[in-house]
Amino acid sequence: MAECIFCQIVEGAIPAKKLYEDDHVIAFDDMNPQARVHVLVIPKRHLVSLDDTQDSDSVLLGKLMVVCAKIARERGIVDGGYRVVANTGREAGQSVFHLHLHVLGGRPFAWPPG
Ligand code: DGP
Repeated sequence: MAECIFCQIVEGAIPAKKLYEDDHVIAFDDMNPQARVHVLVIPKRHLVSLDDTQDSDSVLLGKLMVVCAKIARERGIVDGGYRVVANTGREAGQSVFHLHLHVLGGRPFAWPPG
């Protein structure tokens, strides 16, 4: 989608610090980090949110999670613990409507989330 910020990052039209890329997935630093490590892992294909997925996306969704774990190991946040978040819909805090997983670590987190 031409007007989607994350599609533009996928295409290279908007710069981002890419940490991982394959044929279907990219990961890059969040521009507004909420923890020492805050990385976004996204599919290259435009999907609005988790609610836009179906059975045929199972492999892609698994790949996104595996990339989250890889990023966490590479960024050294496994020992302390980390959180993977998929804000889905406005009341959950989703502000960019292209599916993305947040990988957050490097500080303690509260539960339940705000
Ligand atoms: P969410 O609120 O769950 O939709 O998270 C969207 C995140 O995307 C938010 O933490 C800020 C980040 N973000 C928005 N625009 C850009 C951008 O142009 N570049 C980067 N690197 N991150 C962005």
